[in-house]
Amino acid sequence: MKNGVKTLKATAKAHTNIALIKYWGKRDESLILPMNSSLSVTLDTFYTVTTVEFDEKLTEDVFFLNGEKADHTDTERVSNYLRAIRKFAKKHLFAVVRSENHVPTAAGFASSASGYAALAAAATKAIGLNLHPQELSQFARLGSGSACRSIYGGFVEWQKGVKEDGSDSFAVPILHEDDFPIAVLSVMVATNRKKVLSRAGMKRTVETSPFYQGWLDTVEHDLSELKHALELRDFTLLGEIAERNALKMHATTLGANPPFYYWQSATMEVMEAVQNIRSQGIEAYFTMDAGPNVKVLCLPEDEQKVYDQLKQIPSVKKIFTCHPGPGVTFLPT
Ligand code: 2P0
Repeated sequence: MKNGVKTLKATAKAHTNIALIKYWGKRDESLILPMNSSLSVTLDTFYTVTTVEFDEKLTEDVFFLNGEKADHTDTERVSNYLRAIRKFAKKHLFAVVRSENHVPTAAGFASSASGYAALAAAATKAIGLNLHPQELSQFARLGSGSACRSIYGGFVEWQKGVKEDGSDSFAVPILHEDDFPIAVLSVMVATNRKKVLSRAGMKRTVETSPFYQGWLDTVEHDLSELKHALELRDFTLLGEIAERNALKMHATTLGANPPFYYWQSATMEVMEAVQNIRSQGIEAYFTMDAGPNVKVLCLPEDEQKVYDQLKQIPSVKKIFTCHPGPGVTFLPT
Protein backbone atom coordinates (compact mmCIF):
# COMPACT_ATOMS: atom_id res chain seq x y z
CA MET A 1 0.00 0.00 0.00
CA LYS A 2 1.22 3.49 -0.88
CA ASN A 3 -0.85 6.44 0.49
CA GLY A 4 -3.82 4.13 0.85
CA VAL A 5 -3.57 3.08 -2.81
CA LYS A 6 -2.77 -0.54 -3.56
CA THR A 7 0.43 -0.67 -5.62
CA LEU A 8 0.36 -2.91 -8.64
CA LYS A 9 4.08 -3.38 -8.92
CA ALA A 10 6.44 -6.35 -9.32
CA THR A 11 10.05 -7.03 -10.29
CA ALA A 12 11.31 -10.20 -11.97
CA LYS A 13 14.68 -11.52 -13.11
CA ALA A 14 15.10 -13.96 -16.02
CA HIS A 15 18.14 -15.43 -17.74
CA THR A 16 18.93 -16.01 -21.40
CA ASN A 17 18.94 -19.49 -22.89
CA ILE A 18 20.72 -21.24 -25.74
CA ALA A 19 18.89 -23.81 -27.82
CA LEU A 20 20.48 -27.22 -28.33
CA ILE A 21 17.53 -28.20 -30.52
CA LYS A 22 16.47 -25.04 -32.33
CA TYR A 23 13.09 -23.40 -32.62
CA TRP A 24 12.94 -22.51 -36.31
CA GLY A 25 9.65 -21.56 -37.93
CA LYS A 26 6.17 -20.60 -36.78
CA ARG A 27 2.84 -22.15 -37.61
CA ASP A 28 1.00 -19.15 -36.13
CA GLU A 29 2.70 -15.77 -36.14
CA SER A 30 0.43 -13.86 -33.80
CA LEU A 31 0.20 -16.54 -31.10
CA ILE A 32 3.87 -17.47 -31.67
CA LEU A 33 3.23 -21.17 -32.14
CA PRO A 34 6.27 -23.07 -33.39
CA MET A 35 6.46 -25.62 -36.16
CA ASN A 36 8.68 -27.83 -34.00
CA SER A 37 9.47 -28.47 -30.37
CA SER A 38 12.85 -27.25 -29.11
CA LEU A 39 15.19 -27.71 -26.14
CA SER A 40 17.51 -25.21 -24.51
CA VAL A 41 19.71 -24.64 -21.52
CA THR A 42 19.14 -21.55 -19.42
CA LEU A 43 22.41 -19.76 -18.67
CA ASP A 44 23.67 -18.12 -15.49
CA THR A 45 25.69 -15.20 -16.85
CA PHE A 46 23.21 -13.02 -18.74
CA TYR A 47 19.84 -11.81 -17.51
CA THR A 48 17.22 -9.09 -17.55
CA VAL A 49 15.62 -7.47 -14.50
CA THR A 50 12.25 -5.84 -15.19
CA THR A 51 9.92 -3.84 -12.97
CA VAL A 52 6.34 -3.26 -14.03
CA GLU A 53 4.06 -0.82 -12.24
CA PHE A 54 0.46 -0.41 -13.35
CA ASP A 55 -0.93 2.99 -12.49
CA GLU A 56 -4.47 4.29 -13.00
CA LYS A 57 -3.12 7.80 -13.61
CA LEU A 58 -1.30 6.73 -16.79
CA THR A 59 -2.87 7.20 -20.22
CA GLU A 60 -0.33 5.07 -22.09
CA ASP A 61 2.43 2.57 -21.40
CA VAL A 62 5.94 3.92 -20.83
CA PHE A 63 9.05 1.79 -21.36
CA PHE A 64 12.54 2.53 -20.04
CA LEU A 65 15.36 0.31 -21.29
CA ASN A 66 18.64 0.49 -19.37
CA GLY A 67 17.55 3.78 -17.79
CA GLU A 68 16.55 5.53 -21.02
CA LYS A 69 13.14 6.02 -22.55
CA ALA A 70 12.84 3.38 -25.29
CA ASP A 71 12.14 4.27 -28.91
CA HIS A 72 8.70 4.07 -30.49
CA THR A 73 9.16 0.57 -31.99
CA ASP A 74 10.32 -1.04 -28.73
CA THR A 75 7.65 0.75 -26.70
CA GLU A 76 4.94 -0.34 -29.11
CA ARG A 77 6.05 -3.98 -28.94
CA VAL A 78 5.99 -3.90 -25.11
CA SER A 79 2.64 -2.09 -25.12
CA ASN A 80 1.08 -4.61 -27.52
CA TYR A 81 2.33 -7.31 -25.24
CA LEU A 82 0.83 -5.70 -22.12
CA ARG A 83 -2.50 -5.44 -23.96
CA ALA A 84 -2.81 -9.24 -23.87
CA ILE A 85 -2.16 -9.26 -20.12
CA ARG A 86 -4.67 -6.46 -19.48
CA LYS A 87 -7.26 -8.34 -21.48
CA PHE A 88 -6.67 -11.57 -19.59
CA ALA A 89 -6.72 -9.81 -16.19
CA LYS A 90 -9.71 -7.68 -17.23
CA LYS A 91 -7.98 -4.54 -15.90
CA HIS A 92 -7.62 -1.54 -18.16
CA LEU A 93 -4.48 -0.05 -16.65
CA PHE A 94 -1.34 1.25 -18.29
CA ALA A 95 2.12 0.63 -16.89
CA VAL A 96 5.62 1.95 -16.47
CA VAL A 97 8.08 -0.77 -17.46
CA ARG A 98 11.73 -0.48 -16.44
CA SER A 99 14.09 -3.09 -17.89
CA GLU A 100 17.78 -3.50 -17.19
CA ASN A 101 19.44 -5.82 -19.66
CA HIS A 102 22.53 -7.55 -18.33
CA VAL A 103 23.01 -9.12 -21.74
CA PRO A 104 25.81 -7.41 -23.63
CA THR A 105 24.61 -7.22 -27.24
CA ALA A 106 28.17 -8.17 -28.02
CA ALA A 107 27.66 -11.54 -26.33
CA GLY A 108 25.58 -12.67 -29.27
CA PHE A 109 22.56 -13.61 -27.22
CA ALA A 110 19.20 -12.23 -28.17
CA SER A 111 17.88 -10.33 -25.15
CA SER A 112 14.31 -11.12 -26.19
CA ALA A 113 14.32 -14.47 -24.32
CA SER A 114 15.33 -13.04 -20.94
CA GLY A 115 13.50 -9.78 -21.71
CA TYR A 116 10.08 -11.25 -22.38
CA ALA A 117 10.41 -13.89 -19.64
CA ALA A 118 11.12 -11.15 -17.08
CA LEU A 119 8.39 -8.89 -18.51
CA ALA A 120 5.80 -11.69 -18.49
CA ALA A 121 6.60 -12.57 -14.87
CA ALA A 122 6.68 -8.97 -13.59
CA ALA A 123 3.59 -7.82 -15.52
CA THR A 124 1.36 -10.77 -14.64
CA LYS A 125 2.33 -10.56 -10.96
CA ALA A 126 1.91 -6.77 -10.83
CA ILE A 127 -1.58 -6.95 -12.29
CA GLY A 128 -2.55 -9.51 -9.68
CA LEU A 129 -2.45 -12.78 -11.62
CA ASN A 130 -0.97 -15.60 -9.64
CA LEU A 131 0.09 -17.92 -12.43
CA HIS A 132 1.42 -21.44 -12.46
CA PRO A 133 4.84 -21.52 -14.21
CA GLN A 134 3.22 -23.34 -17.14
CA GLU A 135 0.77 -20.47 -17.68
CA LEU A 136 3.59 -17.99 -17.23
CA SER A 137 5.56 -19.82 -19.92
CA GLN A 138 2.60 -19.40 -22.27
CA PHE A 139 2.46 -15.67 -21.54
CA ALA A 140 6.21 -15.34 -22.14
CA ARG A 141 5.80 -17.17 -25.46
CA LEU A 142 3.41 -14.47 -26.66
CA GLY A 143 6.25 -11.93 -26.35
CA SER A 144 8.99 -14.01 -27.98
CA GLY A 145 9.06 -17.74 -28.64
CA SER A 146 12.38 -18.49 -26.97
CA ALA A 147 11.26 -16.56 -23.85
CA CYS A 148 8.89 -19.37 -22.86
CA ARG A 149 11.92 -21.57 -22.17
CA SER A 150 13.58 -18.98 -19.87
CA ILE A 151 10.84 -19.40 -17.26
CA TYR A 152 12.67 -22.51 -16.07
CA GLY A 153 16.29 -23.09 -15.12
CA GLY A 154 18.54 -25.85 -16.42
CA PHE A 155 17.53 -27.89 -19.46
CA VAL A 156 14.09 -27.00 -20.78
CA GLU A 157 11.86 -28.32 -23.55
CA TRP A 158 9.33 -26.13 -25.38
CA GLN A 159 6.56 -28.50 -26.40
CA LYS A 160 5.10 -27.18 -29.62
CA GLY A 161 1.59 -28.41 -28.87
CA VAL A 162 -1.07 -29.16 -31.45
CA LYS A 163 -3.97 -26.91 -30.48
CA GLU A 164 -4.83 -23.85 -32.53
CA ASP A 165 -5.28 -21.64 -29.46
CA GLY A 166 -1.76 -22.37 -28.16
CA SER A 167 -3.01 -23.70 -24.83
CA ASP A 168 -0.69 -26.72 -25.08
CA SER A 169 2.38 -24.85 -26.34
CA PHE A 170 4.64 -24.12 -23.36
CA ALA A 171 7.96 -25.06 -21.81
CA VAL A 172 8.57 -27.88 -19.34
CA PRO A 173 11.65 -28.41 -17.18
CA ILE A 174 13.71 -31.49 -18.09
CA LEU A 175 16.80 -31.25 -15.84
CA HIS A 176 17.65 -28.89 -12.98
CA GLU A 177 20.66 -26.60 -13.56
CA ASP A 178 22.76 -28.57 -11.02
CA ASP A 179 21.97 -31.95 -12.53
CA PHE A 180 24.26 -31.88 -15.57
CA PRO A 181 27.21 -29.50 -15.31
CA ILE A 182 28.35 -28.26 -18.70
CA ALA A 183 30.05 -25.07 -19.86
CA VAL A 184 28.92 -22.82 -22.72
CA LEU A 185 31.53 -20.44 -24.09
CA SER A 186 29.93 -17.60 -26.01
CA VAL A 187 32.49 -16.67 -28.64
CA MET A 188 32.00 -13.21 -30.05
CA VAL A 189 33.49 -12.60 -33.46
CA ALA A 190 33.92 -9.38 -35.40
CA THR A 191 30.62 -8.44 -36.99
CA ASN A 192 30.05 -5.90 -39.69
CA ARG A 193 27.03 -7.07 -41.63
CA LYS A 194 23.40 -6.36 -40.89
CA LYS A 195 21.77 -9.68 -40.15
CA VAL A 196 18.33 -10.89 -41.15
CA LEU A 197 16.37 -10.77 -37.90
CA SER A 198 15.41 -14.24 -36.68
CA ARG A 199 11.69 -13.49 -36.95
CA ALA A 200 11.99 -12.54 -40.62
CA GLY A 201 14.57 -15.25 -41.29
CA MET A 202 12.46 -18.11 -40.01
CA LYS A 203 9.40 -16.82 -41.90
CA ARG A 204 11.28 -16.66 -45.18
CA THR A 205 12.69 -20.13 -44.60
CA VAL A 206 9.30 -21.68 -43.88
CA GLU A 207 7.76 -20.02 -46.93
CA THR A 208 10.49 -20.59 -49.51
CA SER A 209 13.18 -23.11 -48.55
CA PRO A 210 12.83 -26.61 -50.06
CA PHE A 211 15.15 -27.79 -47.27
CA TYR A 212 12.65 -26.81 -44.60
CA GLN A 213 10.69 -30.03 -45.00
CA GLY A 214 13.90 -31.97 -44.24
CA TRP A 215 14.20 -29.97 -41.04
CA LEU A 216 10.65 -30.82 -40.02
CA ASP A 217 11.09 -34.48 -40.93
CA THR A 218 14.06 -34.93 -38.58
CA VAL A 219 13.93 -32.36 -35.78
CA GLU A 220 11.60 -34.28 -33.46
CA HIS A 221 13.94 -37.27 -33.71
CA ASP A 222 16.90 -35.03 -32.81
CA LEU A 223 14.90 -33.83 -29.82
CA SER A 224 14.12 -37.29 -28.50
CA GLU A 225 17.77 -38.32 -28.94
CA LEU A 226 18.90 -35.23 -27.06
CA LYS A 227 16.49 -35.99 -24.22
CA HIS A 228 17.95 -39.48 -24.10
CA ALA A 229 21.47 -37.95 -23.87
CA LEU A 230 20.29 -35.81 -20.95
CA GLU A 231 18.83 -38.83 -19.20
CA LEU A 232 22.15 -40.65 -19.56
CA ARG A 233 24.16 -37.47 -18.78
CA ASP A 234 26.02 -38.35 -21.97
CA PHE A 235 27.89 -35.20 -22.96
CA THR A 236 29.32 -36.66 -26.17
CA LEU A 237 25.88 -37.55 -27.44
CA LEU A 238 24.50 -34.15 -26.35
CA GLY A 239 27.28 -32.30 -28.17
CA GLU A 240 27.02 -34.34 -31.36
CA ILE A 241 23.25 -33.88 -31.62
CA ALA A 242 23.35 -30.15 -30.77
CA GLU A 243 26.05 -29.48 -33.39
CA ARG A 244 24.22 -31.48 -36.04
CA ASN A 245 20.92 -29.77 -35.28
CA ALA A 246 22.47 -26.30 -35.48
CA LEU A 247 24.10 -27.04 -38.85
CA LYS A 248 20.80 -28.37 -40.16
CA MET A 249 18.92 -25.25 -39.08
CA HIS A 250 21.47 -23.03 -40.78
CA ALA A 251 21.36 -25.18 -43.92
CA THR A 252 17.65 -24.37 -44.34
CA THR A 253 18.47 -20.67 -44.80
CA LEU A 254 20.67 -21.42 -47.82
CA GLY A 255 17.68 -22.83 -49.65
CA ALA A 256 15.48 -19.81 -48.95
CA ASN A 257 14.55 -17.29 -51.63
CA PRO A 258 16.29 -14.91 -51.42
CA PRO A 259 18.93 -17.08 -49.73
CA PHE A 260 20.69 -15.86 -46.63
CA TYR A 261 23.10 -17.06 -43.98
CA TYR A 262 24.16 -15.86 -40.57
CA TRP A 263 27.80 -16.92 -40.68
CA GLN A 264 30.86 -14.84 -41.39
CA SER A 265 34.34 -16.11 -42.18
CA ALA A 266 35.21 -15.79 -38.48
CA THR A 267 32.25 -18.01 -37.60
CA MET A 268 33.74 -20.76 -39.71
CA GLU A 269 37.18 -20.22 -38.21
CA VAL A 270 35.72 -20.88 -34.76
CA MET A 271 33.81 -23.93 -36.03
CA GLU A 272 37.03 -25.34 -37.49
CA ALA A 273 38.94 -24.57 -34.29
CA VAL A 274 36.32 -26.51 -32.32
CA GLN A 275 36.74 -29.50 -34.63
CA ASN A 276 40.50 -29.19 -34.20
CA ILE A 277 40.16 -29.10 -30.39
CA ARG A 278 38.05 -32.23 -30.66
CA SER A 279 40.71 -33.98 -32.71
CA GLN A 280 43.09 -33.42 -29.76
CA GLY A 281 40.76 -35.51 -27.61
CA ILE A 282 39.07 -32.56 -25.81
CA GLU A 283 35.31 -32.68 -26.13
CA ALA A 284 33.92 -29.46 -27.58
CA TYR A 285 30.95 -28.84 -29.87
CA PHE A 286 29.50 -25.70 -31.47
CA THR A 287 26.08 -24.23 -32.00
CA MET A 288 25.00 -20.91 -33.56
CA ASP A 289 21.79 -18.90 -33.55
CA ALA A 290 20.58 -16.17 -35.88
CA GLY A 291 23.90 -14.35 -35.88
CA PRO A 292 27.64 -14.88 -36.51
CA ASN A 293 28.71 -15.65 -32.93
CA VAL A 294 29.42 -19.22 -31.88
CA LYS A 295 28.48 -20.93 -28.62
CA VAL A 296 30.90 -23.71 -27.72
CA LEU A 297 29.75 -26.53 -25.47
CA CYS A 298 32.32 -28.35 -23.34
CA LEU A 299 32.73 -29.95 -19.94
CA PRO A 300 33.56 -27.59 -17.05
CA GLU A 301 36.91 -29.33 -16.49
CA ASP A 302 37.93 -28.46 -20.07
CA GLU A 303 36.61 -24.90 -20.24
CA GLN A 304 39.98 -23.21 -19.58
CA LYS A 305 41.76 -25.30 -22.24
CA VAL A 306 39.02 -24.61 -24.79
CA TYR A 307 38.97 -20.91 -23.85
CA ASP A 308 42.74 -20.60 -24.28
CA GLN A 309 42.69 -22.13 -27.76
CA LEU A 310 39.73 -20.10 -29.01
CA LYS A 311 41.21 -16.88 -27.63
CA GLN A 312 44.19 -17.31 -29.99
CA ILE A 313 42.00 -16.84 -33.08
CA PRO A 314 42.58 -13.23 -34.24
CA SER A 315 38.96 -12.65 -35.25
CA VAL A 316 37.67 -13.67 -31.80
CA LYS A 317 36.88 -10.46 -29.93
CA LYS A 318 35.68 -11.75 -26.60
CA ILE A 319 34.63 -14.99 -24.93
CA PHE A 320 32.01 -15.16 -22.17
CA THR A 321 31.89 -18.32 -20.05
CA CYS A 322 28.43 -19.50 -18.97
CA HIS A 323 26.95 -22.46 -17.09
CA PRO A 324 23.40 -23.75 -16.62
CA GLY A 325 21.46 -21.15 -14.65
CA PRO A 326 18.18 -20.62 -12.81
CA GLY A 327 14.65 -19.92 -13.96
CA VAL A 328 12.67 -16.76 -13.41
CA THR A 329 12.63 -15.28 -9.89
CA PHE A 330 10.80 -12.38 -8.26
CA LEU A 331 12.80 -9.67 -6.52
CA PRO A 332 11.62 -7.26 -3.83
CA THR A 333 10.28 -4.05 -5.41
C1 2P0 B 1 16.12 -20.72 -30.69
N1 2P0 B 1 16.18 -18.75 -32.21
O1 2P0 B 1 15.60 -21.83 -30.53
C2 2P0 B 1 16.16 -20.18 -32.11
C3 2P0 B 1 17.35 -20.63 -32.86
C4 2P0 B 1 17.17 -18.28 -33.15
C5 2P0 B 1 17.75 -19.49 -33.75
O2 2P0 B 1 14.47 -18.47 -30.83
O3 2P0 B 1 9.97 -14.41 -33.39
O4 2P0 B 1 13.60 -14.15 -30.69
O5 2P0 B 1 10.32 -13.61 -31.05
O6 2P0 B 1 9.52 -15.94 -31.48
O7 2P0 B 1 12.52 -16.34 -29.96
C6 2P0 B 1 15.23 -16.53 -31.82
O8 2P0 B 1 13.94 -16.22 -32.07
O9 2P0 B 1 11.84 -15.27 -32.13
C7 2P0 B 1 15.27 -17.98 -31.60
P1 2P0 B 1 10.33 -14.79 -32.00
P2 2P0 B 1 12.96 -15.46 -31.06
O10 2P0 B 1 16.65 -20.09 -29.74
